[in-house]
Amino acid sequence: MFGDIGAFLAGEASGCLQRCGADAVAQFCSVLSDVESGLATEAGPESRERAVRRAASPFEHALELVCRRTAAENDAEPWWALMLADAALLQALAHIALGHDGDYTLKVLNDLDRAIVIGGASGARLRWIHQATARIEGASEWLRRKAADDKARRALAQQQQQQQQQQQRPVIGLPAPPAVAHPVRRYSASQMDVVRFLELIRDLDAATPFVIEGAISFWPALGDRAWSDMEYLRSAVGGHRLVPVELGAAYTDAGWTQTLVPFDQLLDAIADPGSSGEPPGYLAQHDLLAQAPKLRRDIVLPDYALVDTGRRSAATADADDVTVNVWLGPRGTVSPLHHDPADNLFAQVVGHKYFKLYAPSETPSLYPHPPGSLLANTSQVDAAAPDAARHPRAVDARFVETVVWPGDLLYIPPRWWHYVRSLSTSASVSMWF
Ligand SMILES: O=C(O)CCC(=O)C(=O)O
Repeated sequence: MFGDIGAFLAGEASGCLQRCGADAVAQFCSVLSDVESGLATEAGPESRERAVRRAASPFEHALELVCRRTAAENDAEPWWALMLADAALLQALAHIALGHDGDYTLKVLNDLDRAIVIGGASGARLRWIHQATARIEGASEWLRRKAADDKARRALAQQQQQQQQQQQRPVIGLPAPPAVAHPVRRYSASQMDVVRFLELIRDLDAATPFVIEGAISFWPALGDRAWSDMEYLRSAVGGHRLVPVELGAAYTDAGWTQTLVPFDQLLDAIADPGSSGEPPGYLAQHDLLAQAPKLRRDIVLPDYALVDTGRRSAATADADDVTVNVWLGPRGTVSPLHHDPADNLFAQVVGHKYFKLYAPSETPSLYPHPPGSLLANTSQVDAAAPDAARHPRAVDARFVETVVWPGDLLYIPPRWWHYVRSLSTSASVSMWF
């Protein structure tokens, strides 16, 4: 099972490694040879011991190389990401060489997740990761026991919480969604075939955002494989899988950061935001469907996303491709005012979100961060409450707004500014085309 990826890393992947310099090649070759001898059936305790020591090194080392390189050259060539993916795979091999169940199973699965989430593994690498993950999860008695223990722990915590709530006085429910003074146009799905859709979006100067109500109501994610059911999500993704989350009020804030957490931790924090004392985090713009292929059955790409606009953007991989990302978080997540290069169909699966949108022609009133900076597509204005002293033009900028509900599909033209706030626990899928 693992020999093929070892050969891949030594062969095809090394072509990509060559481009990352002699240091990377030397490091990888030596780790690979240690791991191979650790894996060999006749391996003695010494080479196994070396594999143990090597197990923790490749990914950290690769990350260091990439950080050094990026700081020096601001260089985002694709082979640097691939090197991270391959380092994570190599690290998985090293952990496998240890041959234990238990903790090591989790280490291997975490390495594989790093290859997807940080290294952006795709193609042959991603296929191999899916096979390896399914086989490891299927075979690990330790993981099964861990999942059962975690489930029992959650049930107990829930029971205790319910008991506490029964003793408390009733609380006022969620605030009503904000009043919408400048509404986005709304159509029902039956009013909107692809021909009409294309008519509305073809001319970029005339295209404006609109909602197609009920356009995704038939998705299994809103039906019998409901994403509102956290236990379903937990079992489809795997509570032990590492996912990226954003921590902090918004990505424009000083204390904002990103980290990887087990999916369990994210779901528990969403279900009970106050319990850990930590902010729950926001799984934002992550290709969760590539990481957890079982979820792919739960959504259906709408035909609208396949129309030929004649402007398939560099942001999507090729002409037929749609860039699909998942957004999952608690009430109160904020995506600050920003714009994207592609047409976007934003599907609301669970809960509701508020959108405030400004046309590209309003850009001079929205004080974008300086061109060339990492935040060049982001406004300095707090769209929730523009500060008249700091950003006077923003106060009178024209906008439209809407609240999306489960089943809604919001179309956002390229370069339209949007500010997004979740009004409840929320799961959404964006589709750039
Ligand atoms: O839902 C969000 O928080 C942001 C969505 C967004 O910015 C997008 O889909 O482009």
